[in-house]
Amino acid sequence: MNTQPNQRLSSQAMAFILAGGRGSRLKELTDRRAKPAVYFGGKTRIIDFALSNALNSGIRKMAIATQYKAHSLIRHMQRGWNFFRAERNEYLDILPASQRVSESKWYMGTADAVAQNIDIIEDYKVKYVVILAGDHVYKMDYEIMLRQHVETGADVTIGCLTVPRVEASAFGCMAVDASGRVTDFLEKPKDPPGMPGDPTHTLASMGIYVFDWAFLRDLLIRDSEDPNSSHDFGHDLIPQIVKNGKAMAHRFSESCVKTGLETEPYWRDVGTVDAFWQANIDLTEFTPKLDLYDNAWPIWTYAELVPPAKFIHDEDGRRGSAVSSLVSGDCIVSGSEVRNSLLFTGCRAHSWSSLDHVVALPYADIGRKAELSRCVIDRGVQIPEGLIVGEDPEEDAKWFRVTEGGVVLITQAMLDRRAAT
Ligand code: ADQ
Ligand code: ADP
Repeated sequence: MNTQPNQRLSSQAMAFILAGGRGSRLKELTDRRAKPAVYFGGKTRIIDFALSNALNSGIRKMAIATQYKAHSLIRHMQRGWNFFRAERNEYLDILPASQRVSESKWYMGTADAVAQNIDIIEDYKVKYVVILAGDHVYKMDYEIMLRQHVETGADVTIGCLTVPRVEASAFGCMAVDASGRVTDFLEKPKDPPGMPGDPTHTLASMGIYVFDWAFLRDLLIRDSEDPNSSHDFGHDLIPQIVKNGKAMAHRFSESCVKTGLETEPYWRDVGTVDAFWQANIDLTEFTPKLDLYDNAWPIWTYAELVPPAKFIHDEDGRRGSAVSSLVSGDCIVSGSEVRNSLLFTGCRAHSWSSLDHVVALPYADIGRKAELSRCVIDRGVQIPEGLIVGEDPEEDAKWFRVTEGGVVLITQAMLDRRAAT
C-alpha cells in the first residue's frame, strides 16, 4: 500500500467491534437486549462510545459481530449508524453469528467471531485491524494507538490501564518491561499480580487490540485448526503472541480524550447494575468525570426527533423541577421534584412525585405521588401511583431486584407480578 508520510493510519484501518457477549451481570437490563445496546448517559447506548471513538479517530470501515439478543442492537445500528457510503470507500457491516461459515455455528469465542468473517475483512483491503469491545464507556483516539503499533513494529498492541488489584481478576493482567513490551499475560487470574513499585494495582488489558491484518489473518487461520483452542483473544491468541512474538502495551492515558473538566482518564465497564447506576449518576455531578458536552469528540447515536423537555407547574401550582440532573427530550416533569437523576428520552414524572438519584430509561412513566430513590427504571415502565422505593430495602426486595450496593432495579414484569398479588 502507498503510504504518504502524513497520511493518517486510521485511513488504512478498520474497527472490528465485538458485541456478542451476554453481559449477564446486568441482570434484567440484558434480558431483552445485548449489553452493547443498553442505554447510557441520557441519549446514547453503550456501543455508541466505541463506534464514535472509531469515527472520531478517522476510521471509516467498521464491522460489528453480534449474536446474543441482537435485535435492538441491530435496529439501533440501522437507524443511527447508516450514513456510511460505499462510494466514499466507507463501510459498516453488521455480522450476526451463524450466517456464514456454517448455518448452525455460533461464534465460539471472540477470535472465532473475527475468523468467521475473514473474507469480508479481506474485501475491506485494510492494513490494520483495531479490535474493540462494544461494551465499554470511554473516549479514546485510536490513531495514537495505531501510530505506536507501527512505530514499535509490534505483532499486537494491547490497550491497557491500571486497575486496583482486588478488581483485576475480571481482566487480562499483564507484566511489561521498560520498553513497554508485554512479558507475561494472564487471562482473568484468581490472584492477580501487583505492579513493580505498586503492589495494590495491576496493569489490565482493556480488550482493545491493534494488529496488522496479514498477521492476524494467518494467526486466526492457524487458531481455527487448533482443537485445543477456545478461539478467544484473551485466553488463546494474546498469551500465544506474548510467548512467541512481540506484544506491546499501549497506555490508555496516552490516547484518552479529555476536556478541561475531566481530571483523570475515564474508562468504565458498566457491567453490573451498581456500576451502571453509578456511572450514569456520576454524570449529574457538578464536575462530571466524563464530559459528554465535548464538541470536539461527539458521541454519535440514533436520536428520535422529539419535542423539548418541559417543566411545568401542576394545577395546584406545585413546581415541576429538576436540579443536578440530566433531562432528555420529550420528558415532562409536571409538579414533580427531580434531584441528581438522569431521565432518558420521553420520561414523564407526574404531580407530587419525587425522584432522587434515579436513572429512568426511555419512556418511563412515574405515577403521581411516587417517591423513588437510588433506582434504575427499565424502558417504558409504568410506575404506579404512590409507589415508594428506596426507603425500606426489605420491602423493595420482595418485588424488585436490590443489588449489593443497595440500588433497586425495576422492570415492568416485576411490577406486573406485584400487581397480581
Ligand atoms: P471480557 O470482556 O470478559 O474480557 P469477553 O466476554 O470475551 O471478554 O468479551 C469481550 C467482548 O466480546 C465483549 O464486547 C463481548 O460482548 C464480546 N463477545 C464475547 N463473546 C463473543 C462472541 N462469541 N461473539 C462476538 N462477540 C463476543 C476481555 C479480555 C480481557 C480484558 C477485558 C477488558 O479477554 O483480557 O481484560 O476484555 O474488559
Ligand atoms: P400530572 O403531572 O398532574 O399527572 P399530566 O401528566 O396529565 O399532569 O400533564 C402535565 C403536563 O404534561 C401538561 O402540560 C400536559 O399538557 C403535558 N402532557 C401530558 N401528556 C401529554 C402528551 N401525551 N402529549 C403532550 N403533552 C402532554
